Amino acid sequence: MSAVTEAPTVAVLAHALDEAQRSATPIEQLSAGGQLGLGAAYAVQHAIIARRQSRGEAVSGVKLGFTSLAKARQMGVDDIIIGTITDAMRVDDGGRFDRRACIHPRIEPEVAYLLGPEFDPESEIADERALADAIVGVAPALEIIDSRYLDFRFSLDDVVADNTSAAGYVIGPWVDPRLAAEIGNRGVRLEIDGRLAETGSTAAVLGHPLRALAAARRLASAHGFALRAGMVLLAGAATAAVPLPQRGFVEASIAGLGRVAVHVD
Ligand code: OOG
Repeated sequence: MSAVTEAPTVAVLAHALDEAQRSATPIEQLSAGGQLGLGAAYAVQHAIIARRQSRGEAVSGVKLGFTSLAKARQMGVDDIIIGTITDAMRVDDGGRFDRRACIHPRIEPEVAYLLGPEFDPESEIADERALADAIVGVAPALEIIDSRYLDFRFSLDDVVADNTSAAGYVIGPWVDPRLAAEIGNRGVRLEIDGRLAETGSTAAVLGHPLRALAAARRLASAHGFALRAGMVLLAGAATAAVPLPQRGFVEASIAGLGRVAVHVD
């Protein structure tokens, strides 16, 4: 009798990735068994989020990945992706992040937007300017990523299935959303215990981080994500990611926008 191997179901893959995250134990890349396909990869991500919701977590927003060349080059991928953030991933500005919950975490500086009611992909928004008017806040942010795959290596489908490596995020003070139009090319610094770890410009994010708004709406409607008022949108890292220290104080600053920090232990 010839053995017929069936492709693992979305539920099986979601279970494997969810358990990898919960136990902080890396797994082999899903693509090791053949390419998943982008549609199936997003289905796995949505199934992971459903599992987290069944444990009491609430979706707090979305994040974009690979919006900067620095990140796309670092990870060897070439397309923008969207992931989900939940309230359990949120750390207060200046708060503590428990590194032991992670496998091989990294941290990166970002711009965050707070979405208003008009931002919904279903609403008719004519142009980029109107989209900028549909945000109600902008802030500096830190994102902690932690691939659930061995050696932090993945294909685009793998990383989409793994909820774009989302592990934690910190939002600095929200400021007037009108400032968002003015921070198209502002210096970004990432410091660990006062030592400079990365520098860059907000322009690294799609030429201007405001472009993340249109990209998020496009990806959200293409892949079944809701964008509701009060949600956070992380625009994607402005620099390459750096390893999260075992312990220490990590701070990001964006000129003219503000600072955000986290204690790691
Ligand atoms: C995937 C997530 C990428 C970004 O800001 O570009 C990302 C990864 O690098 O593990 O969050």
